[in-house]
Amino acid sequence: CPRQPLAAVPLPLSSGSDVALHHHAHRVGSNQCCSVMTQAIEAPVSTVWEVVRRFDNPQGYKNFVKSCHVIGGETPMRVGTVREVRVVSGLPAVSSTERLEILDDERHVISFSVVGGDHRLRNYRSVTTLHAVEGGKGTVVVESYVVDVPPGNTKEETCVFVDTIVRCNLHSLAQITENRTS
Ligand code: A9S
Repeated sequence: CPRQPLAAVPLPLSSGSDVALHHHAHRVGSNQCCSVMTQAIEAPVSTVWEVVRRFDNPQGYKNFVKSCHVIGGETPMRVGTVREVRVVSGLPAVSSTERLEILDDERHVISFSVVGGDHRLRNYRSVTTLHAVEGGKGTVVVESYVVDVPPGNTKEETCVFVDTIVRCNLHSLAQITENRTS
């Protein structure tokens, strides 16, 4: 995605990051748009991962999520687990049904796809990876997504809308984890 090339990641990442970064290479259809954003956080990867890996608790840092219900909630989270997310009012959405696609506790990769719900972001898929900052105590979060452009909208409009949500989520993640650390 040309909007923010990964070369623009602001900090030197520790070795081994390249494997996880490969997950951000999406296949993008002609009626889809994609983007990638980064967030530097002054907290260790372990602290950030604890929050990010909770597929069952996105409201732990996503302010637009009102509630989340995992289907078959007692079984452990694994690829294929589905959650039903309810959204706060004020957005052009009510609910979203999302499937866990990747949960890699070693490489710190999580990915989900949208498989249903009452909203306009068909075929949304995102990948979030965490990277230790070399020689420091910090983390760089890289989040990318691909999504269908809804009928009546342009790629640019779609990206602006989704980027705004992702940017809010990443800011909130930084705030929460930096407060835990200090
Ligand atoms: O939840 C995320 O990680 C990212 C996004 C962009 C989520 C978007 C959303 O859940 C709403 C916030 C409800 C906005 C979906 C799937 C559709 C929307 O319209």
